[in-house]
Amino acid sequence: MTEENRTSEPSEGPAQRCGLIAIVGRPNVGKSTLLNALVGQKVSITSRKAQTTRHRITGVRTVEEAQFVFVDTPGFQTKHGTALNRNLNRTVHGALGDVDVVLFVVEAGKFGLDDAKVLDLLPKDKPVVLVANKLDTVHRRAELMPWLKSMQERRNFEEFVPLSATKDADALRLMQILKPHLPQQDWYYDSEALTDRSERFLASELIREKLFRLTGDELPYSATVVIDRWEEEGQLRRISATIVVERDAQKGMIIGHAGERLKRIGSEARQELERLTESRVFLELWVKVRSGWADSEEHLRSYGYE
Ligand SMILES: Nc1nc2c(ncn2[C@@H]2O[C@H](COP(=O)(O)OP(=O)(O)OP(=O)(O)O)[C@@H](O)[C@H]2O)c(=O)[nH]1
Ligand SMILES: [Mg+2]
Repeated sequence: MTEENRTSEPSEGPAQRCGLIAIVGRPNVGKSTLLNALVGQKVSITSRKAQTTRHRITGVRTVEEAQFVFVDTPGFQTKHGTALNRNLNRTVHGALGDVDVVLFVVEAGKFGLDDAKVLDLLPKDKPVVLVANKLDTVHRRAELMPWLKSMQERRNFEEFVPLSATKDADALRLMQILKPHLPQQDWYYDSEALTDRSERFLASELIREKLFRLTGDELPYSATVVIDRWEEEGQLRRISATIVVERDAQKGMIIGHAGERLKRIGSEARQELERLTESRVFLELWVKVRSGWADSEEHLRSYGYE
């Protein structure tokens, strides 16, 4: 090796930073919306219904020398002691184990018993950033000052960030605040990585999102989606999926009058899947009744709940 070559090696470049950042909070505060804004692409589904997220979902964003590895979690459950809820809470606990920073998400100006239970759960020895989300819904910002003061008495938060997860600029600002908290170490993922989840998983989640969004409050949150078939033929994906519900009445509701609602769920999911996979998609959807699945550890495992 010549002298010239040696000096041009990039060993003197800026050290890489990489860290795990868990996003936790009670259901429906906007954790998944925030994750998507932070990653810059939809990797976690969202809906106005509580208990939308069921799994730990990793979203990755690499900016210059810093890699942010965000972990979205299910909203922490304080009610109903079903097997599904116990599983969701285990997922939250698991995500808190080896993180570098915790984003504790609440709705700006609000703090209830459900939020307090999550706060109690957070590790005492990790930096916690308080994210006051849905700032756009607070009309009198001045009222946030006494609220913030009361929040600082609950825990010595590392930072306080009021924002709207629906605004990309707010997500970028949050990343600047988080960056110094990332340890200097090698990246965990490629610089282009967005998530650790497969296309197949994202597909089942997108179908569940359309189901949640296109049915009313009568649909119990326990409905789930299983991918039965996944075939790739060149630029075409053939996907078959089953929506599993607990009762016959729920099945009827999802199918709708003359099958209209199921058709709409399928068509909206297909369009988003085509964008996601950059290919054509044939999507076949079925609805099946399996009573008590949400309270059976065995069914939960067969449906992919670790
Ligand atoms: N106005 C407003 N709505 C928001 C904001 N962020 C999220 N939302 C809405 O809040 C609802 C819940 O958002 P999600 O991101 O699904 O909430 P989550 O905390 O992930 O919910 P779970 O997964 O059920 O725990 C959705 O209807 C979002 O559109 C925000 O900054 N402003
Ligand atoms: Mg969520």
